[in-house]
Amino acid sequence: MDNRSKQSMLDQAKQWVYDAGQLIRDMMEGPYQINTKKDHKDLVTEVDEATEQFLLNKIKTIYPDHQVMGEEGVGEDVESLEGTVWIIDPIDGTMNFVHQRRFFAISVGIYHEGIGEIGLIYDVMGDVMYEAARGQGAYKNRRRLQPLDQTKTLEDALIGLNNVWAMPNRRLKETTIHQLIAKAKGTRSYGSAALEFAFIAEGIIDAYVTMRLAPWDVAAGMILVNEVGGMTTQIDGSPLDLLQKNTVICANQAIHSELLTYIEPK
Ligand code: 2AM
Ligand code: CA
Ligand code: CA
Ligand code: CA
Repeated sequence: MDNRSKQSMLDQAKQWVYDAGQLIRDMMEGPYQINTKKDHKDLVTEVDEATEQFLLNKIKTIYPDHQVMGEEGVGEDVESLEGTVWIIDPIDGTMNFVHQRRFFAISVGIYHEGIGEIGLIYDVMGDVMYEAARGQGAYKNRRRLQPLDQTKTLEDALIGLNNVWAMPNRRLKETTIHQLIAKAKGTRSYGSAALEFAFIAEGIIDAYVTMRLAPWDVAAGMILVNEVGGMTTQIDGSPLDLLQKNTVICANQAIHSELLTYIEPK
């Protein structure tokens, strides 16, 4: 993808994301339908679906040959990353959206032949746009984000962890998580994977460890973090597979290698 078409796609996508943010803020004023998916913790609302549909329509009007993968399934079933693929989460942090009316984001990652080219994460109520284009740095509301401090270690790190780690699980030894929490400077839990990636890029948290994230939870965030020198892998250090769910660790290089030693699969 040449730089001119990448820049125009970024400008276009960003305008659509801002417009989608306005749609969400407008729909929040009225009543909206809330449904559950897998269980009572897994929410979806009319607003999630309308926002995904809005973005899909915009993309398909201008880029009819691009594929669109989205959480709520209004796009097509994407089975390969060939060509250009938009990976979107219309509301990341639906639980926050419903219960807190803030702390949720729109996440859009654009991949070309499997390579992450553009990442946008928009904190809708804070009106903060995080953006990155591969090789061109990451920005928060047009201010360039600084490269991560690669010497910072776990002892000095705030780690994003979600509370599922407090429960027994099939994948990881709990004791290793306990040791990790004891070693780190502190933990935080924000309820939006996309924002946790953005916060790593911004340098306000230092790592994120999370189970079974879908492609739309990570697609934009990985690009953003990459632009400031951070690493995102599966817990065994292997690259993520954007056609599946992944258990993910993300941090600067020093903390990333420490995390690999702490987090042991069962
Ligand atoms: P979502 O709000 O788009 O569903 C919550 O800790 C974070 O995990 C959010 O980014 C949320 O995305 C994501 N998540 C992924 N799978 C989930 C699930 N089954 N239930 C709730 N949150 C999930
Ligand atoms: Ca969801
Ligand atoms: Ca999500
Ligand atoms: Ca979502």
